[in-house]
Amino acid sequence: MSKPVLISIPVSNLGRSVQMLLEEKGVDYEFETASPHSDAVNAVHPLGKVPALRHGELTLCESEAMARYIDKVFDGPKFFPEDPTLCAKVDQWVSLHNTAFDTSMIRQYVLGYVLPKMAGKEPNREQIDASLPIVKKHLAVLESALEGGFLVGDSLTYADLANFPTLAYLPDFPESAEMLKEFPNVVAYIDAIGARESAKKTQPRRG
Ligand SMILES: N[C@@H](CCC(=O)N[C@@H](CS)C(=O)NCC(=O)O)C(=O)O
Repeated sequence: MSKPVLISIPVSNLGRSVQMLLEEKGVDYEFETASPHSDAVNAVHPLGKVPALRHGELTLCESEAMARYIDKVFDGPKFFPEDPTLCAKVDQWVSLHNTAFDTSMIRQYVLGYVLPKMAGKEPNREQIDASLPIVKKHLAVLESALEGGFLVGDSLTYADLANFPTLAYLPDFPESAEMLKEFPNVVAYIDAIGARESAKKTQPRRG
């Protein structure tokens, strides 16, 4: 079977989750850089978003679908546990990330800085300010869940790989960097997962 090809951009938090999984499992893969709504992405993803995945005849969109497929098809440690209780908890944290934390932390807060900057404009203060209480509430949820160092059980799962790339952006922006001082478990988590080889290899360039 051919190598899987992950189509994304290095700054995509959702693409980084899937790429970290490939790294953690030791899969031989290719990374194809293609922006959202480019021809290469539109050919695979019906909404033109990244990440997208090609593996032989299979094309996939949605980061969690890719992660589940990769975890099943390739050898290496499992990141969706066999145990139904633990696996349900992984699903819970992936869903909380994809439906709430990603929205508040990335789409509303971080992109409130990044998208205007790319267009040579000032940060979108209204959007940033509106996101801050929600980001804080979401960090408080994670803070109490991270007493044990991982979101589920006592080892790395896809729950961590889904959430880490989003949290890793927060020290780089002023209000969230300040906010993190109240959330030591989250800071320790960002540092610990950030020290893994899979995080170092997928670290997007800053600036
Ligand atoms: N639910 C999708 C979300 C993908 C997504 O929103 N990707 C962002 C980049 S991180 C994107 O392509 N944004 C461009 C757009 O929404 O037009 C997934 O989990 O893969």
